[in-house]
Parts: sequence; structure tokens; C-alpha cells
Amino acid sequence: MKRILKGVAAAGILALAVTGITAGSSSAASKKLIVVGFAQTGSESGWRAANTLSMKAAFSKANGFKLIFNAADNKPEAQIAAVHSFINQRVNAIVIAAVVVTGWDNVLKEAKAAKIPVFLEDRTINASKSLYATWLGDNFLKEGTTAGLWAKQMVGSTPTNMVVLEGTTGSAPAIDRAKGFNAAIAGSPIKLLDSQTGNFTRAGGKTVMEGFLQKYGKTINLLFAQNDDMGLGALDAIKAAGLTPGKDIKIVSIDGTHDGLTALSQGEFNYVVECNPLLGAGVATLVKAVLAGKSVPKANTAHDGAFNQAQATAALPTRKY
Ligand code: GYE
Repeated sequence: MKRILKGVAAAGILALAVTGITAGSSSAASKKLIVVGFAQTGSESGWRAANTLSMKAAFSKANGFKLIFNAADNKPEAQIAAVHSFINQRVNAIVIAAVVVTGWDNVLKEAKAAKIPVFLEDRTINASKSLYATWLGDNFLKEGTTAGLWAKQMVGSTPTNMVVLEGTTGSAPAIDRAKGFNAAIAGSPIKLLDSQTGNFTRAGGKTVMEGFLQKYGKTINLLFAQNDDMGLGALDAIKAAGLTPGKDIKIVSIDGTHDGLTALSQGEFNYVVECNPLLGAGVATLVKAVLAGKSVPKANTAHDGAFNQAQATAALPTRKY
């Protein structure tokens, strides 16, 4: 919890330093509302649910906003269509949590031509920096590195067979977490048996883990789940195969949701790296700053910690998501 508070406080400090204004201005009611279109990925995970709530709370009428919310069911084309529709509606600002890193150039050029600033929330994209105002999110590469360093240290010199549940193919967190993790375990006796996408969902994690267990059975010693939900889905598959998660198969995951930390506290997960989803207030502050003509940093990174079993148990009573 301390870490989360630190993260939120840091985001607040950053926002204040950038703008000198807060999202909760009391004079907002007398002013025209700022119309914001938010293209969310979908509703794949507990992290996503917390992120959506945080965005809706920050982009409230009381804070001076009218939010047009779209969730794209993790379909890149549907998300780009939503952004097109925001441009057609002449919104004042567009916020995007990009499903995948590619495919953004044309629609972002259109937004630029229409003089509508674009804000990247959570996920990064592959596009020229001139096509968006700023990004606020978590450091996925560092999260992967932290998970990998834990795994390397945990296995020591014991030969270990690993399977990986990847997030949405082509998404920034799936790409960067893999990169960070793989670099961190280099030189360790961890051997990769298999790696497949579970689309950041519980159902996906369960199905893919069932397949891994059928194929590799008891030879699997370690699971890296790129988010909590896939790890939680995998627990069902592991138990159904007669194995004990956290013991027969060690599990490291990323996010730090309430359910993820509960599994860790109960010894079914072994380590969880945090990814803070409470980004709404920071993004709202950036939107107001940019619309007021202020200059803001191009990249704004939230601060994340990590949890072992004892730390998860201590954090759970006050965990916000
Ligand atoms: O880890 C996962 C979610 O983009 C950081 O998306 C986010 C990821 C998060 O579905 O649970």
C-alpha cells in the first residue's frame, strides 16, 4: 500500500509541477465542459477494470469534463473506428489506451489536422512523437526485468523448465515485459519450454495452461504470467492436473491486483510485480494543461513496487484495486 500511495503521490506531484492546476477545480461548473473521447482497450482484466474506474472518476462532470467512453473489446480496428468517431464529433481531446502498438499513423494524422490533441494512457505505441501530446503509464520493461530478476535469483543453480503466458500479441506490455524478463534471466538455468498468448484474460490463461500441462506435464517448474488474471486462470488448470501451484510450479506475475495479491498471500503465487492502474487523475491534469497551452513532458511514468508473500499479506487490507 505504501508503494501505491507513493506512486499516486508521485503522479500528483508530477501533475502539480507540470500544470499548477488540479482536476477538481470548483469553478468548473460555471465553465464549458471539456469533451474527451477515451478509447479504452476493453475489459480483459482486473487491472483494466480499475483503470476504467480511475479514468471515469477523474474525467467527471464535477472536474469539468464530459467523457465519451468507448471499450473496443481488444480489437484494434474497433479502437481506431472509435477514434475516428471522436474526431468526427469534434471532441476537445482524445485519450487512447492502445490495444496494439501498430497502425496508428493515419488516424493520429487526422486528429492532428483537426487540431485535437491526443493523449496516450497506459500503453505506448509505435508512432512519431509529433502525433501525440504526451503519454502517462507504467514502465513495462522494468516490470519484466523485476519479474525476471526474481526468477533468476529464486532458481539459483537449479535447472528449471518455464512456460510463459503472454498478454495481447502486439501490445506494448506484452512486448516490453517479455524483453525485460528475457534479458534478466539470461545466463540462468531457466529453459523456456513454451510461450503463448492468453490475451491478458483468466479464461485465456486457463486454456493455454491446460494445453501446456497436457504437453509438458510435471516437467514444468515455473510459470511467468504477464498479468495476474492469466496466472489466476492458470491456477485452475494446475489444480485440475493434480499439482500444487506455488510449490510444484512456481508462479510470478505482474499487476498486483487484489486477487493477485490474495493468491500470493495464500502461497499459490510466489511473486507479483506491481503495475499501477490508477492513472486517471494524472491524465486529466495533463489534458487540462495541454488545452491551456502549457508544455508538458512527453513521457510520464508511474512508480511501481513488487511483492513477496509477506508484503502481499501486509498490503491486502488497504489495497484499492
Ligand atoms: O497488465 C493487464 C491489462 O496495459 C498495463 O493490460 C496494462 C495491461 C495489464 O489487461 O492486466
